[in-house]
Amino acid sequence: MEEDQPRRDAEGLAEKVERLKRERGAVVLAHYYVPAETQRLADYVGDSFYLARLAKTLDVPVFVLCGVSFMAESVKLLNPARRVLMPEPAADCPMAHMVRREDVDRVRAEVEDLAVVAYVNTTAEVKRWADVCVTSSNAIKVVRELPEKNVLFIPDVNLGRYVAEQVPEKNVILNRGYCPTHNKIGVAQVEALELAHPDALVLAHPECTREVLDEADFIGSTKQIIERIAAGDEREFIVLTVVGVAAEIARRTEGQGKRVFFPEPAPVCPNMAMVTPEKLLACLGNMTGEVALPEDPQRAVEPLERMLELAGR
Ligand code: CIZ
Ligand code: SF4
Repeated sequence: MEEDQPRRDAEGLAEKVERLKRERGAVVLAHYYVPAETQRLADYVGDSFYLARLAKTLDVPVFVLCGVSFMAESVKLLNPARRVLMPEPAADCPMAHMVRREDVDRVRAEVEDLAVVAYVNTTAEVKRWADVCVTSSNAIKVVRELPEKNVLFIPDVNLGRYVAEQVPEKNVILNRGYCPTHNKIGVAQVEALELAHPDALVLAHPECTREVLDEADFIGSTKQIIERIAAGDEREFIVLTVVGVAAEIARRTEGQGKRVFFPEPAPVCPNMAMVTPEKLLACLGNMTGEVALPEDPQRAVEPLERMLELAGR
């Protein structure tokens, strides 16, 4: 009987979350990188841009965003009339801040025919310095479609370098930001996995270092990695991104007998890891962690809209 206690507690928590969602008129949105137990309580799970755009189509007064601040900010920017709550307001993405205004201003002053391209993993303030945003799913397409010859890519050096290699007709100037979690995945860990699973397909997120990307058979965003695994004939996969994606891969490949391997120790984003089921419950109960509309929201939305226009061409 004792052993069933954790399961009963989890069921009790899930029931409370469901009841509060109904009472508050709230929809829970979760990123693939938050813990699997939190994803299980969400109404929708996806990448940051999917969640922000999806919110526009849902007629509810409150969103609870299980993820990091730039994601909640994006939901708020695209849905300014709705309340957006974060179960853990301190969950922030360090890379979202890894660019200095003076560096952007200097390049703007020195380089003509320039577009400043900001990864969506940035604060609203950084988005206001940019001409266009990109996600890891559409960065190559959007940069290719730009009329400008020169591109300053902020903040991620790894995604920026990967895009530069794929779009050689552009002159891409890189910045020095990086994701501490993806940066920590080392070639030695990848080689150990390849030795243990020689037939496995290697899939990597473009936030990984160049040396790790060189090992990959497939490079893509979380969504692209998940879809490639779900659609593939292969039986084994080595996945080089945050281990949270395992939950969605398991949902999408149920019964197919596919095996997925992550580096050891498993890549965990410490900020995403803070978004626990208990904090989601408390957030819904107390309606805390509300995200304010960022300053000059129109200017921050412009690069997001420009991205949609270019990505849709
Ligand atoms: O944009 C996102 O959601 C992130 C952080 C990664 C990805 O590849 O989807
Ligand atoms: Fe930021 Fe990296 Fe965490 Fe994504 S995994 S939220 S880029 S720190």
